[in-house]
Amino acid sequence: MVRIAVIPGDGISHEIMPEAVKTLETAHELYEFALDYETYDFGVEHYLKTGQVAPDDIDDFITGLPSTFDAALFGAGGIDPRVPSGESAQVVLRGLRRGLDLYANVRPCRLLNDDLTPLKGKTSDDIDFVVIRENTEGYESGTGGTFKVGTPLESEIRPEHNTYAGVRRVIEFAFDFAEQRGRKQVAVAEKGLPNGLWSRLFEVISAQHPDIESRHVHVDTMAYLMITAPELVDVVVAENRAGDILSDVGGAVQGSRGLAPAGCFNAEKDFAYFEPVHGTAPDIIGQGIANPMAAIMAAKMLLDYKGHPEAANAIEQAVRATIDSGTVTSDLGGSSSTAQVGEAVREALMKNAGR
Ligand code: GGG
Repeated sequence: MVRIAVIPGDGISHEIMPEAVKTLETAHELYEFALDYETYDFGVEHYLKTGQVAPDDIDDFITGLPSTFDAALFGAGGIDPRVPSGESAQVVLRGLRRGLDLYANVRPCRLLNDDLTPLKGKTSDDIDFVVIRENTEGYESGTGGTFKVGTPLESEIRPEHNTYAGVRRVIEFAFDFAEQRGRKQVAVAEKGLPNGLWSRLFEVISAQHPDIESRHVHVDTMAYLMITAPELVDVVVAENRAGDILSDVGGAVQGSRGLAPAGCFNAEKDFAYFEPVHGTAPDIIGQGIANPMAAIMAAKMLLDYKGHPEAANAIEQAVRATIDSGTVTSDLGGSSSTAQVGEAVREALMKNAGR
């Protein structure tokens, strides 16, 4: 049984998430795993009904999710002109990440079709890396603050606040991930103090994994490498802000952020949540042209996590076949709508299963 809390959130979520959920339903019919899900309207819908992005007990609701569900599927939270700026991101998105302590945000970057990358001469053999972004600390630690707001002396401090235990566990997660997936190299991408927490702990933990090549790369150099020599990039572990930026570079070299999924994990917990890497895309809300593939690939990651690799692989093959057929949204150079792409993925899924 796969029990999922579906939380669309804001912006284009309400266009892409139905396609991800319908794809899960089709996979459930074809591959015969039990599926149960419940949709929660936190974010823009809740705000328009009640004036709040979520009910007062949202924190308890989030911490209680693992007692009812195996996983959550989230859309996006952030800028949406219908909601006060950033409220859902703070309450729902950070609630999921920090409230459940899902500290490792795993963002695979694989080229699904050689024609999609803007990188000259690079193929799917070259573009296959994973960014593991620290998900609960850094600039999202909530520490820091403001001073003399509204005066000419207004100031703001938003530190990159990292803890020893927090850095240690995400680096350990990256090495374990590399070992379990047969990956060869883990690089830490940061630009902290020369003997700071990230570089010191990376050295200690890499020494415990002699079979995995380890590299310390400045974050700017990592961004450069992802574009000029992605074949040298394998598993990248990074602090929160750097990981967010690098995974968008990953989205770009894949052809679009609209293809990039993510899963958020805690190695000690039997619950994870999955989402597209992209945000709310305020410039195209309501137009029906957002690419649903990242959300569909997030659903695919969820099925992998829950031990349904056959269904998960079938979804990926269906996404690839849909791209090959040219039924793609404008971010990939096509003119299909969100719903048409979702429908094409489901048709490919059925065709591949002989239906
Ligand atoms: N699906 C990931 C997502 O919603 N990203 C948007 C984001 O990072 N929002 C945070 C913010 O706006 O502060």
